[in-house]
Amino acid sequence: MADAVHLGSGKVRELYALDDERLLLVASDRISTFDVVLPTEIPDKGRVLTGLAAFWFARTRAITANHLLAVRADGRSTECRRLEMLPIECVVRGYLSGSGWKDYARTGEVCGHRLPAGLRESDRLPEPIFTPATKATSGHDENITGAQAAALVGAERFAEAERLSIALYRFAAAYALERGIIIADTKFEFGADRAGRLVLGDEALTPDSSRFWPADEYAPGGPQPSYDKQYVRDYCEKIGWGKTYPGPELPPDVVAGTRRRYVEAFERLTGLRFDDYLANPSVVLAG
Ligand code: Q0Z
Repeated sequence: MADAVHLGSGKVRELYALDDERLLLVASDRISTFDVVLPTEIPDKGRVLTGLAAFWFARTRAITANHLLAVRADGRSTECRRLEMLPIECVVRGYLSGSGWKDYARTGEVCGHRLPAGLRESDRLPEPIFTPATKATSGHDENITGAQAAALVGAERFAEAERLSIALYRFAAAYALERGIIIADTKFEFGADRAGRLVLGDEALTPDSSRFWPADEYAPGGPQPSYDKQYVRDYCEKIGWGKTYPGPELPPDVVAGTRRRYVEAFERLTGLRFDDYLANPSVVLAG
């Protein structure tokens, strides 16, 4: 890390340049809720997310190339190929939630996809849909139509990003459902390598880039509990926090319960003991 150059900070991650071709992505233990980063960290959250993303990168190589080069021994840092990132977020929705539900309730459509009438909040969609969004520099990403996304990245790039995103979502959602986790929706980011080929980048299929729901509590017709952040949300509602900066400190039981949920998601999805990951993060790349 001595000569890594800091390139930028996300809400809960840091990005460094290692050289012209390689980046270092570092996942912190920070947690955000209602778009505010809380002052209390969740121990090992960054390691869980890093391990999960690496696990999915290793298991989706037959679907798409990805940027992962190595997971470092700290379990929270990954060395990545530097890409030319596309200026769109590649969102796939298998269930009707969040801005997708809001847009559907208002217009009957999500990002230009006309959906059957009479769907309820959190209903499973007949087929997963690709709902691209712009990368807002401040505030919230904005849903756009396929035509708008194609105008931003080119028709051919758009078609390939859509095909790969849907294939990745179908694979991961089916896999997770067998292990008790619904991946309601997820966001991918693609970039181009030096040869111009599309490569999956950023983090993928983590609870920070997706909505994870506990399958055994699934009850469409309203919002679903979050697999990972529900204790945090419940606590924030209980104390009447106004959901603006600064966020509240979390008490130890909320921290412990939330850490347990992250570790549980890791262990269910990977089939590995989280302690084994901590001892040797490369275990997520095997098999
Ligand atoms: C990812 C981000 C973070 C702040 C740029 N392989 C790549 N090549 C080029 N750029 C990126 C990647 Cl992953 C890239 N971000 C998102 C991550 C902190 C912003 F940790 N920005």
